[in-house]
Amino acid sequence: MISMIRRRAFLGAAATGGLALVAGCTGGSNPGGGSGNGNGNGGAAIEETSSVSMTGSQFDPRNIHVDTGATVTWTNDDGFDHTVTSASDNWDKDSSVAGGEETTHTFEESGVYDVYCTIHGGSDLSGMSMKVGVGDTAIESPLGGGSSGDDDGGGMY
Ligand SMILES: [Cu+2]
Repeated sequence: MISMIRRRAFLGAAATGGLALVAGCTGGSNPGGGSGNGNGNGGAAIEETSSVSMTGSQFDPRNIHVDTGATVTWTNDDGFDHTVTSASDNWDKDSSVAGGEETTHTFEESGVYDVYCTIHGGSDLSGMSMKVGVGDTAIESPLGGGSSGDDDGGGMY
């Protein structure tokens, strides 16, 4: 009962003093929500997910963030083989994944872990490659989404 009355009074105030009320609301709801990855340099997105698709010979998404102790699953949605291979020396993985199959890895420690496919990418994170941010370690330079990078795969010659 009392809450009904209060709500009525609140709405009335909103109708008359709307601007002040809106300002108060946004100011109150902003702090506390941030998870701390607000450095949007270059527009490459970092997604909060533990599921990565291998499709079109790319990892999708290319930059993910998970909590410490999370298990990341890579699913091969292409009809041919890929690998999930460590490209940084802070972890150790080299799994071949056939089309339709998946592989997982549990990241026990905070850090940034580089990943590539040995068939379609390079350990320098050219081609098919990605980054996994774990815990409170931020990915400082997320990988670009497209193929417009300065590396065009000519390093083999
Ligand atoms: Cu591949």
